[in-house]
Amino acid sequence: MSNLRYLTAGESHGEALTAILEGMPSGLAINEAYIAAQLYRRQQGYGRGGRMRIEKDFAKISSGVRFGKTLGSPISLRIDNLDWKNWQQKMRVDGDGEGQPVVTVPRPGHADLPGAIKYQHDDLRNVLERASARETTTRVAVGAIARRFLESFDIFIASHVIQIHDAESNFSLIEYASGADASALIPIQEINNRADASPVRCLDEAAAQKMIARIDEAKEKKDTVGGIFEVAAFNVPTGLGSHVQWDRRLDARLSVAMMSIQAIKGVEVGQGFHVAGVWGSAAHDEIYFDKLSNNFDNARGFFRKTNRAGGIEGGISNGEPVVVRVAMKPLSTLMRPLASVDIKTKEAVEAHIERSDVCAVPAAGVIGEAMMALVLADAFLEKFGGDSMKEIEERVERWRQG
Ligand code: EPS
Repeated sequence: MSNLRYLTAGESHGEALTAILEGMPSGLAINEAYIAAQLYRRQQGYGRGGRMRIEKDFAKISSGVRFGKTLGSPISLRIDNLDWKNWQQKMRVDGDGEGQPVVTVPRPGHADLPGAIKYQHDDLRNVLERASARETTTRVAVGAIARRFLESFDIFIASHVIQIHDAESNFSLIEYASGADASALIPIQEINNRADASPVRCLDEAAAQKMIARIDEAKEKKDTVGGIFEVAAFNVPTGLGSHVQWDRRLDARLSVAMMSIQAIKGVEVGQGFHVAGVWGSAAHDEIYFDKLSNNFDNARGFFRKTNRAGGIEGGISNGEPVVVRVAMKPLSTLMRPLASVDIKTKEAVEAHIERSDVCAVPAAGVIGEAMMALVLADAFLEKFGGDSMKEIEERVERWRQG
């Protein structure tokens, strides 16, 4: 990310999570309640474990905002881990850890073993605490600020779950091409509300029931399940990202962002994997003229009736909704553990068991929204530049005129 930069810090059961976001222009209205609403969304979802009953995530803004508006200086956020009170001895910053339990059996699929070898740890807790998806709380917090920025230009981001285990939804945001019949679709601003109202964030009721049944089954079998979510941004101007250099391509940047979410193993832009198996004539989105594709490109008037490309051609947004699908593996902490080896004794044993979730795909969709918001806000700033909202608004207005 060249315009927006952020770093996160914090262990899952440490005292707090921290994030610093730099590059937000001055004059953007933001408050803690707005961020909290996004954090709340991430904490929901059928299949979460006991931890979510302990935490009530709240990001305290400690710099970069004054009287409800960004200053243009780095924004720092702190989220206290409420569970820390139960871990103070195990997670002490000082002392020598004498008498504290040590985790020595890695879980297949987890960062435990490669992390311990790489960092030369003999306690796997030194890896798993940071590898934990607890870290995504900070991404949703900084992503909320990026989302607020995009919303001020009427760009909306939504997600929903399209698959958990073998249960598949028949709803897709790929249907939302600008030339599609809008009256047949759920209004864009309603997608998240409806998804959030479903325990699995699924917009197909029959599929949602099956997803819930699969999660129950996994829990009963002491197993876990993964799935796929879809995330889309609507009203994205043509021209974000670039074809001229590999690391400026918008699809590449979105893929990195999505793949960086814990437990993610696959990313698809538009109908990426499907079009690999069809004729070229059925893979592309034909070009038409004389209709609004979005609020930014009025003067241009090019639009599509399909959106197989997921709103990106040649690494550049084309004015259609930007749509990606993201595959999450089943969580690697199994209550009926897989075979492993103790790193100290080298004996064959069963993997370590930690309290965990059975399924976190619904929450992952909310995290995907945050990651998309960060990538798009960065690319938007690249295109329209500026240190203040006023400056950017003027540039956007000029672009709108064509
Ligand atoms: C996680 C294990 C569980 C999850 C956690 C991610 O936490 P714990 O070990 O405390 O039971 O609940 O997710 C979160 C805490 C969160 O905020 O999403 C893991 O090992 O990745």
